Amino acid sequence: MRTRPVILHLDLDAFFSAVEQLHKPSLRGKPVIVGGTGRRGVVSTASYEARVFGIGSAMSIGEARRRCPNAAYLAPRFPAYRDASRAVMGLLAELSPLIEQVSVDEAYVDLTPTHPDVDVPTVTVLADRLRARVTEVTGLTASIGVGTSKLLSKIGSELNKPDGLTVIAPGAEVETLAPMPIRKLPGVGPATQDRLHRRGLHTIGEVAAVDLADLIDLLGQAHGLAIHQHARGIDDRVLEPDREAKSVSAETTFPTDLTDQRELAEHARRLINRVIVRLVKDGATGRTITLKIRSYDFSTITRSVTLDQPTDSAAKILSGAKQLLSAIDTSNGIRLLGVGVSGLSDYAQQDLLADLVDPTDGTAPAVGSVGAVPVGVEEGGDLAQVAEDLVPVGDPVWTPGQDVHHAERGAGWVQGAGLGRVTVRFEGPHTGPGPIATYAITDPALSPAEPPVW
Ligand code: TTP
Ligand code: MG
Repeated sequence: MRTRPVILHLDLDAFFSAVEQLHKPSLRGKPVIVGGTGRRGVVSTASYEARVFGIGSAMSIGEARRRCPNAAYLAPRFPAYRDASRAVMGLLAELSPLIEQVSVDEAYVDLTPTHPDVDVPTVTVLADRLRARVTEVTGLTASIGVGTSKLLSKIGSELNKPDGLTVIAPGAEVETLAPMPIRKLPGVGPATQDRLHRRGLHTIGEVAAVDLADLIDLLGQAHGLAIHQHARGIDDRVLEPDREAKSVSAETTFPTDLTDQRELAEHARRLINRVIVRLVKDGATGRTITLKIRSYDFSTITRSVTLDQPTDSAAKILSGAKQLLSAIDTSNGIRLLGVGVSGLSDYAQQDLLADLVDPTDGTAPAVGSVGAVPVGVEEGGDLAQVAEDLVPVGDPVWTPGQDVHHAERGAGWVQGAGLGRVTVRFEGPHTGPGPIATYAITDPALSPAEPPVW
């Protein structure tokens, strides 16, 4: 058990929507919802102004629109989030070499190698400085918790969210945890919570008072022991700087069996969008793309390709999946399709996300998602053809929130598009709220642009 408050947990506030408000001054102080903008999209995150309407991650966009029709609904801009995330992780790396990045906006730092003797006052100064640096370098706010363990620091960072710091003093662990609901403990999901509730156990303090043998009886050896210890503020888990590779996948079962390759490819694209969101959230990338196909007769096959380089590029994953799909006989009907990416590696080492996921979840590729170049595909197939398939035909697609450049008016973002027109707001992180103008979607003066730099 550590005796000094050396573990720090940082989590950015309303991350995706905070980046949107930073880059789009007209949205500051307003409800902003980032997510899939198609009919079946879900909310990635909501700004704090939108959360007062009860809107949060994973809610359907339809439900969010019912609750707050006037919010700005934007498609995610992963490259912008990634830049901000990298800058923050870089600041953490200045504090200590021992960092565990948990997701795109969240990481633990173990200060033992560089500040082994910190006490509450010194670590408070250090954490306050870190918060100020995060805001200075990225324009975003972070919440930080500090304590003697991962458990306490994580709980601390949630206690004063947003834009807060909580240092839990050594010795104060048990009293801090005691009144909290049991689901705050790591490993307590809905099932465990249910079991504990049925025993009349609701707070962490109540669980801490239960005998170890009883908890093991209720939850099994490993789980029972972990919860017993965590409830008593005992957590010796070390940081895992190189988190284990794992895989991310998504699958769907069709109401009626499908035979059409194009229709199946379209479903593959939607599944890939879901996979990409997870990849980005986990701060990961992968090399191996796997397609799972269950036929009309329930026989199931999987096929994989491995790329030379890890990727979280939507176009590269889609091209790999399409290539695998084209080699499969679908004429008798397919009832389930799944797409997975595995061989995940550390986010911080990887290339920038090269493509936008098609946020409309529809048929057209996202603007800028062209030019897939799959490399080192293991199984046969014409790669040039695969890449060709991804080139959008017809008019450009403009997505809400997208960065654009106008030949005369400069940098802006797409406020909305439809009926052959696109409305652009001309503003950036360092301007005031800007004016809008409407163009034909084919206007040659308008082109997709990189995210602005803070
Ligand atoms: P979180 O840190 O869970 O949420 P947040 O940063 O938006 O808000 P908070 O102030 O409560 O920390 O997740 C970080 C980002 O990950 C979030 O901005 C969007 C993305 N995300 C999803 O895409 N889907 C999800 O279900 C969740 C939870 C997050
Ligand atoms: Mg966050």
